[in-house]
Amino acid sequence: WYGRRPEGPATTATVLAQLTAQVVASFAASPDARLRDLLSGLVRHLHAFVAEQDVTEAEWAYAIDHLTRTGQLSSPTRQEFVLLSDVLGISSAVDLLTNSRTPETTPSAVLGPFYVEGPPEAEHGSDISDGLPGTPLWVDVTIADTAGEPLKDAVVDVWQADEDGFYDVQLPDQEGPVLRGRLRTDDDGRLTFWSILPSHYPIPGDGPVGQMLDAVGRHHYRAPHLHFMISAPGHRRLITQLFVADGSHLDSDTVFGVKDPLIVDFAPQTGPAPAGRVVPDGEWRLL
Ligand code: MBD
Ligand code: FE
Repeated sequence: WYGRRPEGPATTATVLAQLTAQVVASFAASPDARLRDLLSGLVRHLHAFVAEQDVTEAEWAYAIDHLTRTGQLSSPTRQEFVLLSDVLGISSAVDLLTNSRTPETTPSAVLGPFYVEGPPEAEHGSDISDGLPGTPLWVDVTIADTAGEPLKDAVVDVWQADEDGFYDVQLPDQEGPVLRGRLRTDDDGRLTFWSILPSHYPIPGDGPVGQMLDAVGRHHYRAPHLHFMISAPGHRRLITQLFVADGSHLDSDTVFGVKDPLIVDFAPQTGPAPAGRVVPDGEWRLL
């Protein structure tokens, strides 16, 4: 069928339009209407894309190889496909479409590739950094519902990178989880723990995603951030991040993850630290 001589002069554009229509029609009888729509839209846009850019066979073979290498590098601890989606802004676009239509006090942010299911339970006031080097950080936050009422017994997972910008799963010598934890809010919706100040950090750059960023002259850095996943019965789950107000790359985050209301002060403090903590150099930060 495709390639059948159309009436009138068979330009590339008319044959391509016919091809696109035939592929879209091939999904028409799908018992899953949503799947039919998703595949039809994908095919229409990809056909339009290869036509617009006049993509060559060599270029398409390269694209397939790039995606193959992206898949080959993907594992539970190295999610190269998530990274690809993130650096192309697709994760942020889907976040926007999913989460910006309901009222929120604190906006959502992308999940990223480093969340690990079932983080270790952490007590209020404990140190999730296990004494790793860094500027001591005292986190004191209150979780509220959309009406502003403090929410008790909310389950809050937190995770972050170390002083050099590495998550525990990236550290070859790290045994077990560190810089992650699961806490529950108290009766006042409050949550306190010690950690270290997050630093800006290059996303894993030794794979196809890093190669792509290099090829277009883009840097690899994320603005310093702390991840939160907040769940409570009867409430929508909130996945978000908080960014260090004076941190670098806030305006050029390589995964387009920064939203203004998520930039907060991590205020320098001196003097006695909370929870009986002895801070050796006397300087610490308060979130
Ligand atoms: C990260 O640490 C991250 O949070 C995101 C969203 C993408 C890559 C690395
Ligand atoms: Fe992160």
